[in-house]
Amino acid sequence: MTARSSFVTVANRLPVDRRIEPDGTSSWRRSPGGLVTAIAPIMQRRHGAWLGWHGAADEELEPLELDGMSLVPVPLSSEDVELYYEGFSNATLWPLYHDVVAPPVFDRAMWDSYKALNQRFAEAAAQVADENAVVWVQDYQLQLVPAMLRALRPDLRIGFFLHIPFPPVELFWRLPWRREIVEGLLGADLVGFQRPGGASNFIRLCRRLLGLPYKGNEIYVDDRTVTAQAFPISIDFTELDSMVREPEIMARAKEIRAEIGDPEHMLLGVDRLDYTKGIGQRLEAFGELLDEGRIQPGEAVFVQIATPSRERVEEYRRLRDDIELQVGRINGEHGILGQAPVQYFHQSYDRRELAALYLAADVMVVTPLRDGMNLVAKEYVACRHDLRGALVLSEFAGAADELRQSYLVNPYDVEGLKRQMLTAMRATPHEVARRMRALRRRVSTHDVDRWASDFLTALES
Ligand code: ADQ
Repeated sequence: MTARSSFVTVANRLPVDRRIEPDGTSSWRRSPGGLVTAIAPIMQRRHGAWLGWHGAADEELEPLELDGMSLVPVPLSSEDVELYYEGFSNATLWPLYHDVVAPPVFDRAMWDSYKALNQRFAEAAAQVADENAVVWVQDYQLQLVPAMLRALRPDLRIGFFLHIPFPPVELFWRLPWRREIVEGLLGADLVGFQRPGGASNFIRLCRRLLGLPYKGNEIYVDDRTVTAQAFPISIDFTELDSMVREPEIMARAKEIRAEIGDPEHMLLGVDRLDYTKGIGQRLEAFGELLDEGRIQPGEAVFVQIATPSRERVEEYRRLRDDIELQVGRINGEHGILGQAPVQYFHQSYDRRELAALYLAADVMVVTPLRDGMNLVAKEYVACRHDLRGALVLSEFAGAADELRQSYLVNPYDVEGLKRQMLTAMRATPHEVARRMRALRRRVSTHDVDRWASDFLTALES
C-alpha cells in the first residue's frame, strides 16, 4: 500500500525510462521533458505521487521512489495497449482532435477499452489521493478520469489539462461517444487548454450538447462551477539557454555544420514522425525551390530529424514510407556526389545533441497542419542567445499565438511556404536579430514553471 499524497498527477505515462545496465540488470531513469521538470519541484514539496503506465505491456511493477516523487505504475496488458492506447487514443481521438487530417477510426471495442482503462486510472488515483488532495489529470488518453474520480472521491480538487487541440464543435460532433467525453471532462474543477480557442470550443460544446448555462469561462453543472481556460504550455528556458552557452555544445554546433558540408544555409526540422507535423509539406516546398533553381544544391541543406513514433499504427507506417520516398526523390534528383540536400534521420537524440542542432541551424522550419502547442519552436528560440536563427512557424501551431515575430506560414500553401523559407534564409542579420530578441523575451518570461504555477493557482483558488 502506497502512502497517500496531497498532490497527485495522473498521466498515461510515468516520467521514467528503463535503463538496462551492462550487467543486464535494469533501473529507472527520469525521462527528459518539460512536464516532469515543471511538476517535479511541486511534487517534491508536497510528497506528490505520479500515476501512469511505465511503458511495457503485461508487466506489473511495485511503486517506486524517484527524485522525491512516488511513482505508482498502472499496468496495461497488450490488449489494453492495442485498444485503449494505439486504438481509441491514437487512432480515434488524435486524428479527430487534429482537424481530421487523417480519418479517425470509430470502433466500439476500442471505446470499451478506453472506458475501462480510464476507470482503472481513476480507481488508482482514488486510492493514492489524501483527503482533499489536488489531482492533476493530463491529456486526451484520460478524459473520462475527472468524472470517474469525482464519483469515487467528491472531496478532491480535480484539474485536467489537454495537451492537444480541442476541436471545433462540428468536428467533435462526429464522435459517437461525444456526450460521455464531455461529461468526463466536466468532472474537473478546472479544464485547461493550450489556446483560448480550445476553451471556447469546449464551452460552446457544453451549451450545444448538454444545454449547460455558462458565463465567460465558467460553466455551471448542477451545483458546481467548472472553469475552462487557456494555459499555454512552455519549456525550461533556463536549462536550454545555459546548455547552449557551454563550449562543448558550441563546438558541436560548428562540427555539425562542417559535417553537412558547411552550406550557406542550414534548415532544420525536428518532429515526432507524425502526420500532423507537416513534414511532407515542408519537404515538398524545399524540393520545389531546388527544382526551380531558386536555391542551388550545396547552398542549402535541410536536416530533418524524425523521432520514431507509434510505429504499430498503420497510418504511421504509411507516413514513414511516404516521407522516405520523398527524401529519396529529392536527393536522387538534386544530390551531388558526397552531398545530399536533405539529410534525414529516423532517430531519437539526447537533449545535448538536439541543442547543438538548434544552435547550428539558420532556419528552423516548424510546419504542423495542427499542433496543440509545439515545444520544438520554443526550444529553438531558447537556444538562440546569439540572436541568429530564423523561425518559420505554422499558423496552426498553438505556439503561433505567442511567437508572432516568427515567419508565419500556412503549411497548406506550398507557394507561401517557399516564399517564407526563402525570406527567412535571405533576411539581414539585423532583421533576424530583431525578431529573435522579441521571441526570446516572450519565451523567457513564459516558461514551463509559469505554466504549472498559473494552472495550479487557478485550480486551488
Ligand atoms: P508532441 O506532439 O510530441 O507533444 P512537441 O511539443 O513538439 O510535440 O514536443 C516534442 C518534444 O520531443 C520536444 O521537446 C522535442 O525536443 C522532443 N523531440 C522531438 N524529436 C526528437 C528527437 N529526434 N530526439 C529527441 N527528442 C526529440 C504534444 C502536443 C504538442 C504539445 C506538447 C506539450 O502534440 O502540441 O506542445 O504535447 O504539451
